[in-house]
Amino acid sequence: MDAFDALEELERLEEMAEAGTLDEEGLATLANATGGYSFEGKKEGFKSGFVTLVGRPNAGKSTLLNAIMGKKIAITSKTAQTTRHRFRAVLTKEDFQMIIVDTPGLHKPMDALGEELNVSALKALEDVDVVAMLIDAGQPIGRGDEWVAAQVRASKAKKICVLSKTDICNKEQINNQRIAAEKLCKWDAMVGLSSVTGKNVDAFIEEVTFFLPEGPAWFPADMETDQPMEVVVAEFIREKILRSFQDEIPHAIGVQVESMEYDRKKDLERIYAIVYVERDSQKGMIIGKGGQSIKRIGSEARHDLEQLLGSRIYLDLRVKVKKNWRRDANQIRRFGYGEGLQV
Ligand SMILES: Nc1nc2c(ncn2[C@@H]2O[C@H](COP(=O)(O)OP(=O)(O)OP(=O)(O)O)[C@@H](O)[C@H]2O)c(=O)[nH]1
Ligand SMILES: [Mg+2]
Repeated sequence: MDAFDALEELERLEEMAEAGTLDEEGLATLANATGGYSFEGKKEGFKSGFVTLVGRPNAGKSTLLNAIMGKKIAITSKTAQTTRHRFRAVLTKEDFQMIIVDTPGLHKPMDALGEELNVSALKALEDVDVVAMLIDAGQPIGRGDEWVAAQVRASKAKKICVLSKTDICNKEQINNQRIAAEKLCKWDAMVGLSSVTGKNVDAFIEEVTFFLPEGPAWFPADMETDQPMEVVVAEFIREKILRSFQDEIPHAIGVQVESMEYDRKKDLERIYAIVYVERDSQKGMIIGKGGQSIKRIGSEARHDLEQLLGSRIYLDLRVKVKKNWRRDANQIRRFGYGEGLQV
């Protein structure tokens, strides 16, 4: 059971307790589980709930998540299909707690990996309070957006249309996009924003909060993501590779952190990770002449990881070939992509 299944179970128990149908064992479970931060911490007027970010690949979902959090948690790049997990971040403020669900971009799948990513994104439309669909303000609305909008229309959640990347568009473009976007769905709100300059990011947070129901803080205030640290670290490494290479290589890469050990005396985190590729030629490119390329990737990743973990980092990166992993549903889940391995 992951943290979110546990949450559903708690909600069910709470409903039963309110209806007076919960037995003693159930009441004890509830008291035990909620003693820490959740129900006791409930304040009058406090709001909490989920907002899912959806849209075509590259629309700017993960960049918006980072802008909302005020720090980098999710990886971003110019390469479509950067995000491979349904990734949840938690923003806790004085009077609300917002759980932001980042998703892989919805697109026409080309392989098992693509299919898995779509399944994962679509699942994130179920049982949330708000769905925010991102549309690049400067790109013509195409069949991809229409297909995403059809999925959004089917959701029971409140619907916010986000016109993204307004910093690189003029007023006329933004207005035209607004008119075109209005035809896609009956939106409850529309916001034009830039995650790069930060313009209107607060306005977006306010819109979402407006639609959140009253409820307790479900998570500790200092919890920022539901992903294990190994997964966040592997993603930070994969981002550096995405940003260094173009075309086929980015999609052929999977990163797995084998181990992380913290040496308290030296304030040093030792990270051992493996970069998987599909072919020998790709392995050669990632390593580069005399190991130049892998060294650069390692040092860029180390820089970001030091910020993330707040300690010095020793990073051991190895490259291995795993043929055709993108067509192997089991291997995709072993990497934790899409829905990850169900245990
Ligand atoms: N100028 C500008 N660029 C942006 C903005 N938001 C995102 N970008 C850029 O757009 C590209 C894609 O951003 P991502 O956040 O990775 O997009 P995504 O929707 O998460 O993409 P997938 O994970 O592939 O579905 C990156 O190069 C970002 O730097 C913005 O507000 N302004
Ligand atoms: Mg993304």
